[in-house]
Amino acid sequence: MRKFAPYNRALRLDGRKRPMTFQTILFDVTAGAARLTLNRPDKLNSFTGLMHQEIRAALTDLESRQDMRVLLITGAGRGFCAGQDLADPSFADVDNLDAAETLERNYNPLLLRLRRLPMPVVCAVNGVAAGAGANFALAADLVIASQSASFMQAFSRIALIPDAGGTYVLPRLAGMARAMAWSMLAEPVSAEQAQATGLIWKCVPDDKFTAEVDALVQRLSQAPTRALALIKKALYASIDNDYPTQLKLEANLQREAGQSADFREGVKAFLEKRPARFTGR
Ligand code: T3D
Repeated sequence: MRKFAPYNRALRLDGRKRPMTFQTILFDVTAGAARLTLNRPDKLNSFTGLMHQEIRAALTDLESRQDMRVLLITGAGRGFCAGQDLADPSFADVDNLDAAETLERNYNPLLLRLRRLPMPVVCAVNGVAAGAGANFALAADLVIASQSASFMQAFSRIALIPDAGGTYVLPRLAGMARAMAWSMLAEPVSAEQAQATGLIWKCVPDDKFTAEVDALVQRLSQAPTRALALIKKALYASIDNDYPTQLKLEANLQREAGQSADFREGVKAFLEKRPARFTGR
């Protein structure tokens, strides 16, 4: 099983290097892999302003490293993430709240940043994922969930609409009929149902979840990362492109993939009948 070293690197903040400890997340790095764990288990890892700040700092650190090849996101304790912390001071004054403000400041930039990250982002959904927590999970490139996990578009229970990309991904992943019912009724969708309906990639029995997630991360940390980043770019673009535009994009991205060291290694290894040793370059 893969062991993650405790995060204790100095971060460059405000132009200076200083050690940083996180209060609401854990961030561990090993050769090739970073693991970000939402870490407010008593509150089902719901998002606070501080958690957003800490995630931003962790991603800045990740982006500054040349050797990172996969990001894993998961949750501590029995839940994955219950969405916005409804008791957070930034949310407390509902009479005067601009409900778009935290989306524009926190959630939307975070989701776009994950989309642009040039490596696979895996979300290991270890328990309930509700509200923006569900849609944060669905923003990952590969979503793997333990069998006892569930996904809930909790928003309408407090008279909001699905945000954090929910109205974009739900109809595209699972179809309009389900997107509409899940959003309006806010009922939990089991991990098994999520897999069956195409909402997520995979549902795994609870007792095999950790091992399977570790094996996936290990595999991706040795994959041809540049090619995976280009696959990510091509597939997301295909959602909105017409066919001729997508064919042109494929050709351009394939040109880029064909210039990588991993492409040369992949072909060489095939011809030499040995496993490829990809470096991610
Ligand atoms: O401005 C904006 O637009 C903001 C953006 C909003 C995006 C959103 O995410 S809105 C949706 C926010 N989320 C929710 O409405 C979900 C609220 N939580 C729940 O409905 C339930 O907790 C769950 C169905 C997710 C799980 O239920 P259960 O029974 O397993 O757990 P629990 O007992 O309800 O929760 C455990 C603890 O976590 C509990 O704390 P306590 O009483 O033991 O001290 C509970 O209050 C706390 N908790 C759970 N979710 C949140 C939360 N505390 C703050 N905010 C939460 N979202």
